[in-house]
Amino acid sequence: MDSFVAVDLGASSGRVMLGEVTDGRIALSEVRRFATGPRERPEGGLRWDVGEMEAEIRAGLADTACARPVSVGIDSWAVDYGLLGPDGQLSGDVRCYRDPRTDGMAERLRATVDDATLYGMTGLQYLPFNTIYQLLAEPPERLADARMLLLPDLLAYRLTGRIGAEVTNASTTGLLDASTRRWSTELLARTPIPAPLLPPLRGPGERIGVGPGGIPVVAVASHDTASAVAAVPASGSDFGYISCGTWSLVGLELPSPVLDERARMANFTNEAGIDGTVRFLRNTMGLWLLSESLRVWNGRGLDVDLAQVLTAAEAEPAFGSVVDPDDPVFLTPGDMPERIADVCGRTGQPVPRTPPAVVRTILESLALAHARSLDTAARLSGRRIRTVHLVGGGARNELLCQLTADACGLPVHAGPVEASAIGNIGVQARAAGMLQDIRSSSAPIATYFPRGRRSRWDAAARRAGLR
Ligand code: LFR
Repeated sequence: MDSFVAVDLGASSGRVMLGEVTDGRIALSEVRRFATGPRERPEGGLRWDVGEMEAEIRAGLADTACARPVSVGIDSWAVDYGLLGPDGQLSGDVRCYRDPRTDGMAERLRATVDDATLYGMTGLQYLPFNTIYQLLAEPPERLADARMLLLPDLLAYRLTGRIGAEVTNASTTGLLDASTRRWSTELLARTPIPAPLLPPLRGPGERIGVGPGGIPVVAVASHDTASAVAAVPASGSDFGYISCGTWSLVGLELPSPVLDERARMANFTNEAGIDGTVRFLRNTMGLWLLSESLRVWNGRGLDVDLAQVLTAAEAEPAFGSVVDPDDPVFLTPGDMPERIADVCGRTGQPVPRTPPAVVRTILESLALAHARSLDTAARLSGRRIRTVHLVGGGARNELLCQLTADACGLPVHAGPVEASAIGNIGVQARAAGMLQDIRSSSAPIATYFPRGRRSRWDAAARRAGLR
């Protein structure tokens, strides 16, 4: 039996996990969990506490030392970075992508690169927080003589002293050429971003250096979604996936990017997956709507328990109201129940008043958005989808899985919950020659079959202006 450590950082919590590989299967156990959530600074701006994350990772590694792990790998959400000054020290804080500082940056870029040309180069969906827009929002003097390290690369640097940019995460920056998987010098030349800011690229499975206690640090698919997709327990080409946590990442694994105008207009992205694959997907706001609602309710002393409110939501009448979860009003932290009420009012639908009614609206809206994105992915790629794999924390949410199966009219296989950590460990174990198939874990999978007629979902989508 061989052990590996996965550091898997999510936007609300981070985990240090131990993965044991026996007979070609990965079994996980959690060693340490800590809060990661961004903090609002008195002077303004949402920031991540990288020092605290590093301390937690070091403590987690110390806890795993007796298992004598072969290596450790780090994955996290995408797009956010730290800047290293010429002295090799982190200069300033690491900002959170939900910080509205990028307002106006897309327009600024458009002055030198039009949207279609940009998409043809990078294949990246437009999200206001893509790294390229964050960099354009920096004072130019901060970029001179600096090095940009995406969060997992920054943490790996703090453990090993080695710099680099892992390619799956680099593909979310808006600076990587989707066809060549190199930094796009052509694009950089049209921006004020200095080329030396970007460190050399490296791929999943490459050794980065030596970390605390002598443990080798290995580059994994360091974008959490890339690790999660690598762990989807499917084969063949007729499956769609939903990596469901804070975000729902909905799409297909393809052999090459789709860079045409229809894909751009549908705001689909072509992010880099392992083994040269393309993650052709769309971001949907995801369980963020639910976690923010719980935060707001509990902050007001309503004491809403997740399991109880999900049970109550199941008993709520179907199709009371639905919203477009991708409405930009839901991007920043805040009072989601209030924002949902506003959107329902605006679209002439009944306003959900109680927590169970709000939760029902959120979950039906997410299920609809899942179905819509899978339909679009199939249409744009010419693929047929026969089954859906839903991985990540959302796989625990039985109501969401069932509603997704209903809205898609397809069976949904839910699990593994810990897909990112499994993908992270799988890449390390395969690089060490101890595993052949990353997609095989011992995690349980539950299957949900579609119920009812899809036409009811179509009608609800029209009411919300979704189709
Ligand atoms: C999911 C995720 C998404 C990315 C978003 C922001 O955790 O990594 O793939 O678009 O977070 O980084």
